[in-house]
Amino acid sequence: MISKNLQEALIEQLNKEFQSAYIYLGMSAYCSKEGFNGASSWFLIQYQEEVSHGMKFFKYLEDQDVHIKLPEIKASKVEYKSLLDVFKKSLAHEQTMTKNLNNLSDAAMKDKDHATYNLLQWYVTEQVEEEATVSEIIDHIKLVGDNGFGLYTIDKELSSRTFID
Ligand code: OFO
Repeated sequence: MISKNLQEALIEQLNKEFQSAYIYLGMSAYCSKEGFNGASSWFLIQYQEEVSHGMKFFKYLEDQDVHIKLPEIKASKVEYKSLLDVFKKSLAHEQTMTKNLNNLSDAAMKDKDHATYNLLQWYVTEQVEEEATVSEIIDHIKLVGDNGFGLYTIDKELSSRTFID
């Protein structure tokens, strides 16, 4: 049985995963508006991944007979300064998510809740990969600066991302 405090914190995290999806949908809309169709599709896949992260919590909480609540999802921003800005904001967001998931892991460990701790390790590992991928994209964008052909090439590369659940 998951402790009441941990149940609340997991529901909050479930909400944050869906909130993340919505943030990425906004980023996708921005990129599409600016003609970065590859980046737009990249963020759409990011959106799908976050929905699947949310669903993983949803399924787990149902399996553990937790009385589910679905808190509100806030409006999402659709304006950014540049392609670099949108990816920097994405990295900052993932770093916050990593902190949240680490805090949740600490709480599960403190409760000696092995099942929840085990589930959370999947997310913690996933975060390492997510942060590394976004950092690499940021490095590439910084390398090309304002060079149109460079940005076009990066955008083309971003279009090759496919969704893996
Ligand atoms: Fe990209 O964050 Fe979910 O967990």
